[in-house]
Amino acid sequence: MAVLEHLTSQQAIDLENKYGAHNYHPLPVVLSKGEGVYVWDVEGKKYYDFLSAYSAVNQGHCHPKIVGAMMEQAKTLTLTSRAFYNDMLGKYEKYATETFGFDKLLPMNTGAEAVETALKVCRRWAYQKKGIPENQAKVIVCENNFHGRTTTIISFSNDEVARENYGPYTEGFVKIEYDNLTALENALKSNPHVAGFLVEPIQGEAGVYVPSEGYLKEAKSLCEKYDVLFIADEVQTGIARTGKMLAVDHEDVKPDILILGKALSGGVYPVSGVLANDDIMEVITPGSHGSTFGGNPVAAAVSTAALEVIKEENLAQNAQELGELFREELNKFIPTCDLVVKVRGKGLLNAIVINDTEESSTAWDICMALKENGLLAKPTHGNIIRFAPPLVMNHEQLMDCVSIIIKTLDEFKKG
Ligand code: IF1
Repeated sequence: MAVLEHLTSQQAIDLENKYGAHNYHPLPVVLSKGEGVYVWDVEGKKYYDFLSAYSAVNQGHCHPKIVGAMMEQAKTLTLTSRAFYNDMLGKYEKYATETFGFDKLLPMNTGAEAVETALKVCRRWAYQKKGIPENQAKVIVCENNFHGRTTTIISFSNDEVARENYGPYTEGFVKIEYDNLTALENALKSNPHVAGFLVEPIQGEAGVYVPSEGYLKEAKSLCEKYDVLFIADEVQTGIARTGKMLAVDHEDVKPDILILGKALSGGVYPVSGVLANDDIMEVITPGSHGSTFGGNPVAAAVSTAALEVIKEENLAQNAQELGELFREELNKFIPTCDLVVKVRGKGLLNAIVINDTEESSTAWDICMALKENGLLAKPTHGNIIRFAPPLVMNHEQLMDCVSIIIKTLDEFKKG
């Protein structure tokens, strides 16, 4: 079969099942085209994308400005490695550090790489600046976190499916309950060598858990009190997804270390990064960290365009307004539907909690029904369905999606 031969959905699925590792259980839809808020399957059926590749496609599928920047750079210079300078990286680093208000950017490729990088920077700062004894540094993390899938990151996960049989695990992490300031202060008091606190401003994978108002602000204050770095993982919540450029902006919190990924490139190319001020980032010296593709010219061009689109199209404000409308409409509907317990979220990062057990297939079945009705979404954990459309959605499209969701829930009868 020629690689470029047109496939039916089933043929594409069969090929993946036969030749691909089974590390995912995708919804049975085979996409072949994306544009803005829409995707099409190989049979030509059109869908609203309500997952946005887990918030990587905030700027909409195949945004012409971002794709154009990639094409222009891709035919000029794609990769030099960091063994040499290139004419794109410095400009991008200047633009990104000014956009987010930090002295320095350490460019990487995937979110997990950026999380790993942030942990290395934090530990090295702890030994070299805070004077924590070598190999004694602890990083506080939250129960039900999701920060990626490297061996170190799953070492501090409590998702057994993501971590079982991958030991031995990396040490140096203390787990506390999310959104619990007493637990944080107790951990800071009782662990002498804490280097940092790594936290998602909203826990995405756990089910779009928005912490109490003031949690992030107070957590940052506690970190300052105990001379511990506040590390914000905004891989999923960043880049305007929650109605501000960063989710921490809702509480005017300035992280010591900021982790970005996903929509940093608009979903066009793997781009991630870690930002910090000089007093922290200066612990990274030549040869102490790196990556073949980190900071490549295509990434620099793509990410610059992706950030410009966020600003030019005012996507944070749009996410704020459409998110409020989405929750308002669903909150009108929920009292009439015993299938849904609640809707929660911030900006256009939302989720509904289904009135069934985590083990039930109800959330999955609802997503299958939504797919039939032209909207793609996927459950996070068990009984929670995440709704995260591209931020370029307009009022009319959102209301159309609300009516599809309500129609589907109304028609749905538990199997
Ligand atoms: C999968 C989840 C979402 C992230 C945060 C770091 C990373 C992610 C807050 C790592 C990645 C992705 C990974 C993808 C599915 C998706 C996901 F379900 F896994 F948890 F979005 F919620 N920090 N999240 O959300 O970034 O290395 O993937 O670029 O692994 O199944 P990455």
